[in-house]
Amino acid sequence: MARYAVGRDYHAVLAARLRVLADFIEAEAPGARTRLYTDTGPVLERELAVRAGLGWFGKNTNLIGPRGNSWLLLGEVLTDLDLPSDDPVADRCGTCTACLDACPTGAIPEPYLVDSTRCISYLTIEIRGRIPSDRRADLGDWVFGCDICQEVCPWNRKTAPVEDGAFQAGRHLEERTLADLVRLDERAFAAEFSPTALERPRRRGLVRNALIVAGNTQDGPALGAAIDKLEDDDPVVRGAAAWALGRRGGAGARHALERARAGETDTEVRAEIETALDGAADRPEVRPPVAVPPQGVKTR
Ligand code: B12
Ligand code: SF4
Ligand code: SF4
Repeated sequence: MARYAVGRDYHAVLAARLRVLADFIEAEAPGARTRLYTDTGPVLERELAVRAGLGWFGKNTNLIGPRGNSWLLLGEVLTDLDLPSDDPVADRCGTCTACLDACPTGAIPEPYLVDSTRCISYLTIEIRGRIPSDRRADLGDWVFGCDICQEVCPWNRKTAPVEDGAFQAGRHLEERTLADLVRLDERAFAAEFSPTALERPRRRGLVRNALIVAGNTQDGPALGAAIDKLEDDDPVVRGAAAWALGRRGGAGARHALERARAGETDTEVRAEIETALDGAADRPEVRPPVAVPPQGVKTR
């Protein structure tokens, strides 16, 4: 999980705090107009932040901010007050290319440029339907978002853990395994994942991602749970379950896929099942390791 998703949804947290700032501005300067944004409108937040002197635009395209690291989220109060800005902060990336070198999908083809279609963050959070089959392996073990190009940044090395209560890991992640995420139904998702950033891809997207990660990591319990997901109400989830079982291979997976094929009416899911059956035929069954203790969902 990307770090920003472990606590409460930052959109709600920052909006409430921006409101306090806007009220202060309006009280100090009667008649001033204000408008709040935090990833909530067509505002180029990083560019405004650079122009406001809050930091520099790193080669991974994240703003490296006032305390010299990029583990931050942006929110802004737009106002028609004439205010002075801070001095600009110089770009301190220098000759470093750690983020470009570490991106596992080549999504930073050149400094200061991210190709969203290759970025794990985009694939796991923004795509609403099926993730293209040739991109699924790219997810690796990321179920939601990706932090790799920030983890490797030397400016982030000495960052202290955040103390703000709103951003501590919430109940939705404690002791949760990949199999738990695969098993989520609509009711459990609504009860446990609101209000967190994980709501954005909806249950469909989160379970789809968990299934793909199960296929990538060969997580035995999660692949076991994938069999039931062949009967999920959502075709995107059924298709991802088929893909994961195709990666598992073996007689059990083949049997489940053949049974699902017989009852499947959605053409795209049927195609996923056919492809998965072809893949499963070539693979011996992957057995889960013996006595795996629950690992919990982790951020790294
Ligand atoms: C679309 C989007 C994405 C897309 C595309 C990201 C990208 N790098 O382009 C995807 C889904 C991939 C994504 C991923 C992530 N995102 Co995002 N994303 C956005 C969003 C909604 C819009 C950004 C955008 O594309 N705007 C449109 C384009 C045209 O603008 P732009 O790329 O910013 O470019 C303008 C300026 O930056 C400037 N510019 C461009 N190049 C350069 C170079 C220099 C030197 C300078 C000075 C200026 C400059 O000119 C451009 C035109 O004016 C913003 C919120 C917002 N409203 O700004 C969050 C936002 C950028 N994301 C954020 C975060 C946290 C992430 C992730 C880290 C989440 C995660 N852990 O998975 C990843 C990081 C991936 C990465 N390496 O960028 C934060 C960034 C915080 C920070 N420290 O910078 C933001 C600001 C949300 C927020 N409110 O905090 N994201
Ligand atoms: S968030 Fe991950 S996939 Fe996206 S550019 Fe950074 S390292 Fe690459
Ligand atoms: S890893 Fe290096 S190049 Fe990338 S943003 Fe950090 S300092 Fe800049």
